[in-house]
Amino acid sequence: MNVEEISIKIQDMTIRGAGRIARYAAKALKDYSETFNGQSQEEFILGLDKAAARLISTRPTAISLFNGVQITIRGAKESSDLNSARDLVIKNADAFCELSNSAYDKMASYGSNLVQEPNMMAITICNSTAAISVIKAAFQAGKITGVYACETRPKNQGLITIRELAEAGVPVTLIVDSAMRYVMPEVSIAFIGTDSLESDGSVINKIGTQVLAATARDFEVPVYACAETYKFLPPSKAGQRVQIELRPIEEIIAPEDLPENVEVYNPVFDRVHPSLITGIITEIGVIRPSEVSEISEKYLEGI
Ligand code: RUB
Repeated sequence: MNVEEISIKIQDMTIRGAGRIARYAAKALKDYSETFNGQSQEEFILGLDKAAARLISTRPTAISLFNGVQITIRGAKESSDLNSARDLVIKNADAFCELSNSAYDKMASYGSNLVQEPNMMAITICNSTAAISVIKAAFQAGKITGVYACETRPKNQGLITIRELAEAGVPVTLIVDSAMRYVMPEVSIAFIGTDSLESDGSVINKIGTQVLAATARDFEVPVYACAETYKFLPPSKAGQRVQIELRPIEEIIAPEDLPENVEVYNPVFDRVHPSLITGIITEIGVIRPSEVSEISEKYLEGI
């Protein structure tokens, strides 16, 4: 698929999830480099910048997309000639996808070691490949007995989660989002995905994550965010807040069913205060929210 085809699929959420959209953006830039048939490096860079901007514009909240694109195009402008620029983008894209895919096993191992007492119920929201990797590993290690999966209105990504967990043999119970407080007394640990990690350790993830984290705090349930280092806000954006994506009202109600004089508001991501986050499971280990800036400087240098 080319840049435009992948952009459309990210925008309409056929391709979704912070890790996956970043990998597809890298693949789109690889395709651009492989199929470029112009003659000059200037022309290549111009098109590359345009492709990068198009991909980044598709979804505003997941910083993984921005970082994945920057990591892929890094150094192309400074390359000595057209061929080395093209080769570099292809190499960067492959290396980024490899890093992203290999992060899951590492996070799974760090995350499953966090569970101290066996026979615990976990809870999750939305559909996070990172959180699911940790949950699967924790179950296989006999650390958790099952999972509550929130349905995740309005797009019901929880339905993807229950299918993936069931296929892996993990006992999973689907609940509507508003049942999370009702079941929380039975829960011992929460694993959530991450779209972006802001410099102060705030976790940006699917709408409803804030309710989940605040409810977990009330029941003294630890909350672990699963976030590969490329989901951290990079040094060039340190201290900034990511934009929370607003999506069409059709995701909530058919416009013809909407009574007159009624507004619909559809913010699709939440910002979870760092005080509600027990730890962040990354591919380099489990860190505290207060360590986010330091890790970002180290792993996203120059971005
Ligand atoms: C998906 C979502 C996921 C994170 C992390 O939102 O909030 O929890 O993206 O996912 P959407 P992963 O469905 O709107 O893309 O761990 O797969 O990167």
